[in-house]
Amino acid sequence: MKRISLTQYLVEEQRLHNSIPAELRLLIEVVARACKTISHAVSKGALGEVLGSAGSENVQGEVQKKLDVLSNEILLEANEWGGHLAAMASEEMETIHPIPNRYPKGEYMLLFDPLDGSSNIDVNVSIGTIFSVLKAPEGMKEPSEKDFLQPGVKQVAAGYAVYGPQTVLVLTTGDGVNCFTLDREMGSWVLTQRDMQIPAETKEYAINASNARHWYPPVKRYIDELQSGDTGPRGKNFNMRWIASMVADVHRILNRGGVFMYPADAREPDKPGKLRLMYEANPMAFIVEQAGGAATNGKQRILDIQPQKLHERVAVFLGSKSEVERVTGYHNQ
Ligand code: P6P
Repeated sequence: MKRISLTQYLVEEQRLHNSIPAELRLLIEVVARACKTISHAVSKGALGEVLGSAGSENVQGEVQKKLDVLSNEILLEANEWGGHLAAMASEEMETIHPIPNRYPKGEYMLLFDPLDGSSNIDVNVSIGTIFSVLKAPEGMKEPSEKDFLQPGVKQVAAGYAVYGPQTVLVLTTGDGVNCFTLDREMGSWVLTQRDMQIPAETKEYAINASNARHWYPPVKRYIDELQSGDTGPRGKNFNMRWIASMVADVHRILNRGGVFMYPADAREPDKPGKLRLMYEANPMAFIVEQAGGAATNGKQRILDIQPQKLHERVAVFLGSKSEVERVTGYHNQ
């Protein structure tokens, strides 16, 4: 494949599909540049004095790692001045972050999990950044949380970066999914995979199996069948992976198929799941669907869910369409 840069890709996409106006292209390039900076900081590890806890908690009551806080700041600073955004929202911040008055405001709203998979940071396992782009409601003056509460189908772009053996950026603007690899020598994102497609069938599943005793019956039935392998109703053997970094599990699934699950369970009956709708499940669901896969909360399509709160959680079943449809079917029986 002819190697082209992220910028050339975005300009050519605009020519072809008229789906990436200049402001959105600037947004994507600014976020991509911020991910380069985060990748650089992450890769220093102990040498950069950035490991360990920041001594604070985020709105989720989770201990913040130094790199969580640093990554959040990198994304805020990178996006404040450009004039393309009306406001931002982050897993690491309780309330929305309006653009300071000293800068012009734009028509887009950016949501992100600046560093997903934090429990993996200090042990050198892949982590990543997840982002979602919405348009500001018509006529919005001062942005508030309710302006962000749009269903996932309203996203105009979504992407994630994986800081792993390679640093990759996976992006959709609604015309398929493309992957860019960071060329560290040139400091540029290079298109390495066009129009990624998730295999409809798979032999791999991803779930935190330590929660098995808490799973509700539809999940237990589905996983029991997978584990029965060729002696059970599925008639074939399955393999399991659980990286505990959603970005890394999703990236594997985009490349070779699979199904990723973080279900609600009986540990906390009122908690719909662990993952957040607005800046984890929605962007990943948009990407997965654009790659021919499916994403539900066990009952309905994730992208159709009407959010009620900025940091609300949701159950997630995503990946190879046939598997997601099967496990969702068990919930709806
Ligand atoms: P558990 C990381 O903290 C995260 O939000 C996702 O990236 C990951 O898939 C999940 O939580 C891991 O959760 O309960 O296995 O540690």
